[in-house]
Order: sequence, then structure tokens, then C-alpha cells
Amino acid sequence: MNVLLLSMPDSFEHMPAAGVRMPNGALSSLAGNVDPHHRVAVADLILVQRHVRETVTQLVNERRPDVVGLSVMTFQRKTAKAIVDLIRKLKPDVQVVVGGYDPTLATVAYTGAGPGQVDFIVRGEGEIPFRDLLRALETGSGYEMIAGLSYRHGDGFKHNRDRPTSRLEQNEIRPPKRSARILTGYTMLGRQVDVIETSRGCTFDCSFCSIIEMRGRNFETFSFARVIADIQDAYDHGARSIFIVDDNITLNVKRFEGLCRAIIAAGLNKIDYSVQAMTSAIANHGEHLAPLMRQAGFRYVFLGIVNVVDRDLEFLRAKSKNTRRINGRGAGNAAIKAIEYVHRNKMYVIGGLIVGNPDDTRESIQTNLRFAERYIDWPYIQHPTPYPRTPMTKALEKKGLITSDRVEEYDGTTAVVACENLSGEEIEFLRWKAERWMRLRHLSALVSHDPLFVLLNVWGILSFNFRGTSWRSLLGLEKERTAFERYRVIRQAERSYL
Ligand code: B12
Ligand code: SF4
Repeated sequence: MNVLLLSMPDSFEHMPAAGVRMPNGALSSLAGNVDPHHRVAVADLILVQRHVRETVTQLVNERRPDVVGLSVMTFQRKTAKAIVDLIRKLKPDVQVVVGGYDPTLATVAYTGAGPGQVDFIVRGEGEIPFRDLLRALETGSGYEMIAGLSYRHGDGFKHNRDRPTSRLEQNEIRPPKRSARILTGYTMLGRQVDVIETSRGCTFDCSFCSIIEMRGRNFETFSFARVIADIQDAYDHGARSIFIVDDNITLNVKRFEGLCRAIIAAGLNKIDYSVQAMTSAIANHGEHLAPLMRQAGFRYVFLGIVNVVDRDLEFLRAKSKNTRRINGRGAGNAAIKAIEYVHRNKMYVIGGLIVGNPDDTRESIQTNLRFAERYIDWPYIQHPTPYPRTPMTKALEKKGLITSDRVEEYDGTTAVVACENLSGEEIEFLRWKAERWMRLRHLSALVSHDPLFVLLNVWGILSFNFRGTSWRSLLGLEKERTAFERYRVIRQAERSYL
């Protein structure tokens, strides 16, 4: 069968498509796990963000897919539905499958008839159900036995039982197939980027995170042999920068140290790596771990700092993962110590913070922003966002603080939730105002690492970063509020990809 797999073009504030265009790891993994006789093509639409309609039209006309699969996050739902409509117009007999976080956690949003209508929903991990679905479509053997699948049946949808998470050590999941990708232009600030996985899952339960409802609290790991082969494959396909997409690689620090050693032994430390990490793990084990990470080629460490105010950490259920331990005892917030280890070893901190929680005040938000200004190299500051079925969403609903149900705005940097004492707009204004300047500071580090990229892209980066801002507002001749209003209008227009 001809299969076309698409990831959505929607990007957000911290990942401007001019500088960061990463492949979607799910799709190449699906491609690697279907039966080999299918002709599978993967198209990451972030690579053609301003030509989505033309690209999809061309792909459907050229490849005549029997099945189209879309990977969708919640803020991409509206785009996904518009793409489905376009594909159906071009090829009415196509079978449409959706998977990923939004179809799994907001399944009913996809079961309706009419615009954006889909035929199948894969809930949770997709490799095995998608492989089995293609088999069933080919042989006409029925869908009842495919765990994790929902399918259209008469006027409604049938939902098969959930599928247990895969045992990764047992090689149940075959490696990704990067050769299925048909578009080019992946980049992480000028270097070709790819994504790899070394584990799936997390045993924590932060209230804002989708992972627990997605797969339960568990931690599954791939063997080092598989990981190293996967990195080598990414390198052979041209990657010189790798984003490790693991939910929480730092759950097992000994294993992470072993992985660093394996990367060094395989000579793959010539690649720049980026990874997400818990502050507590880096603060508690940084003495040994951080130098090893540096030696292995790590450059950016995304630290889930979350918040530096204790009350907020409690609301976000993220206190223990951000607590430093000395002799087995809690010793305060781990963020500063973790940042110290990262910096001492010449790596950069991407600082993940969430501001605008229910009890936040102007002062507590400013405390977090000032912290970011002082300690963080690249800010990744977000607002509480009510993703489907997270504990935080339930809490926010109960408090009546959700101010927008337009899911295309659920990109993390559009405030769709108010505090008890501040409007969403005010919270977003405070973040927007501060973050533009924090990002600017990192330009010098970019220049020394990739001068040509900066030279060729500096104008694009600056105009994206300062969109809405005018010379008059910079000189104080116009209110920053006015610039912010302009920015919001621009951001609103950016959300329309077709
Ligand atoms: C890596 C990652 C990123 C990377 C993305 C790199 C890339 N291009 O893939 C970066 C850092 C850029 C990123 C950014 C964002 N992310 Co992000 N990210 C993740 C993370 C940590 C891992 C995702 C991953 O690759 N997993 C590995 C793959 C193999 O697994 P998977 O994606 O789940 O796919 C499996 C199934 O879902 C399914 N599947 C997926 N697609 C499809 C399609 C079909 C057809 C089928 C059949 C099955 C299927 O099968 C796959 C294989 O088993 C997750 C999860 C987490 N715990 O936090 C968040 C997560 C996906 N991100 C999220 C969000 C919100 C964002 C942002 C909007 C803001 C933010 N919070 O950072 C931005 C927007 C990105 C953009 N497009 O601009 C949310 C999504 C919530 C939701 N309900 O939509 C998550 C769940 C985190 C959370 N807050 O809980 N992210
Ligand atoms: S530690 Fe990270 S992956 Fe784990 S639940 Fe919290 S935010 Fe999600």
C-alpha cells in the first residue's frame, strides 16, 4: 500500500522555524515498523511551513496514498483537520489515521462526522497498532483485535481496549526508517538535526504533563547497542546535531552515565546533543555526570526548572523532582546547583519555567523572570496550558480559570489561563516583554559556534524575536503595550497554515 505520514507545520514561540526544524520521531518510527512491502513516505510539514497547501497537494497527487497518517499535538488540531479536508478533496477514497498526544488524550475530538473526519484513531504507542491496521486494511480481516485502535463503525466509533506499553529492551520496536523522509531542510541553528530515543516514559506525575495519561507511570529503556546504532544511522543520514526526545532520561543516572561513555567509545561525540533533564538529577549527580555529558558532546540541557517559588511547585506537583538532596535530606531548590554544573562544564541551559499559576502575583512572576534573566541561556518560559486530561486541567477547570477553548492557542506561550489576581493577557505581556531580551543575549554563543548560520539568518531571527516591536517602542516613544498588541495580532495570523 502507499502510505503518507505527515507531521503538522505548527510551531511556537521558542522554536522559530527559521532556526529549528526537527523531524518528528514518531513518524520515522512508524515507518520502520510497518511490513517492508509498503511504500511509506514521511513528510514533516514544519519544513514547508509557508507552503503547506501546495506541498500536501503535490504529495497526494504524486504518491496517490491509500492511507494517510497524521501526528497531532493539541495546538495543531485545527491545522490537522484542515489538512484532512484537503486530502479528502484530492483523493476521496483515502483512509485517514490520526495518532499522537491529542488523538490519544482527546479522542472524542476526532470521532465526529463532517469536516476533518478521520477513519481511524491510534491511541498511545503507534508502531504495533499501525502495522496491524495496514495488515487488516490489506487483507480485510477486521479491526476488533487491534488493541489501541478506535475505528469508525456505522454512525459511531468503536474503541478497542488499550494496548499495554511496549517492552523496549526486548526489541519489540524496530529502529526508525529515516530513508522514508521525503522533504529536506532539518536544522538546529544551522546544523542538520535529527531525533533519537533511548527510553520512553517517566515515573513522576507533574500535574501539567501529558505523559502519565498517555502511557502510565513507567520507564522503559532501549539497549545501548540499539541507541548507538540509531545515532550512527542519524549521523549517516547527515545529522550533526541530535535532540534526545526521552521523556526523562535522568530517571536512571547510572544508565545515563553509561550512555555517555558508550557515545564516547563509539566516537559519536563529534555530534552536538540536546537533552531534557531534571534539575534534581543534575544537582545531585552533576559532579560526575556533567563532565561526562560534556565529553559525550552535550551542548544544550533543557532543565525542567518549572518554577522557583515553592507554592507554585506544589500546585504543579513538581517539588520533589526539583529538590536538591544532601546526605539523603532535602536541601532546597535544585535549580541553581544544576545550572552551575551545566555552566561549569561549558554547556548551555535551556530553562523550562511555567509562570501564571493560579496563586501567582505580579511579584512571583517577576521573581521567576528575574531568575531566568540571571541564570538561563535560552528561556523556555510557558504558561499553564490545559492539555486534555492532565491533573492541572482538572484543577484549572474547577477554579474556572481557563479563558480560551480555542485549542490552536494551546501552544504554551499564549496565556489561555488567568491567575486569581491577574488576567491571562497581563501574564503573557510580562513574559513576552522579558523574554525577547533574554533570547537576544544568546546570539553571541551562536556566533562563536556557527558564524555562517548567524550571518545568513540574523535578520530573520531578530525580526521574529522582535515582531510587533517598533523603533518607537524601543526608544520609549510608544507604549510597550501597543507593541505587544501588534505582536498578538501577528501571532494570531501565523496560526493559519493553509
Ligand atoms: C521531544 C518533544 C518535543 C520536541 C519535538 C521534537 C520533534 N520534532 O519531535 C520539542 C522540544 C521541539 C517540543 C516542542 C513542543 N512540545 Co513537545 N514534547 C516532546 C516529548 C518530550 C517527546 C515526544 C517524542 O518525540 N516522543 C517519542 C515518540 C516516538 O513518541 P510519540 O511522539 O509519543 O509518538 C508515539 C505515539 O504518540 C504514536 N503516534 C504519534 N504520532 C502518530 C501518528 C500516527 C499516524 C500514528 C498511528 C501514531 C502516532 O506513535 C508513536 C510511536 O509509538 C513529549 C512528551 C513528554 N513527555 O513531554 C512532549 C510533548 C509532545 N510536547 C508537547 C508540547 C505542548 C510542545 C509544545 C507545544 C510546547 C512545549 N510544551 O514545549 C512545543 C511545540 C513544538 C512545535 N511543533 O513547535 C506536549 C503535547 C501535549 C498535547 N496534548 O498536545 C507533550 C506531550 C509534553 C507535555 N506538555 O505534556 N516537544
Ligand atoms: S518529570 Fe518531566 S516527563 Fe516526568 S511527569 Fe514531570 S514533566 Fe513529565
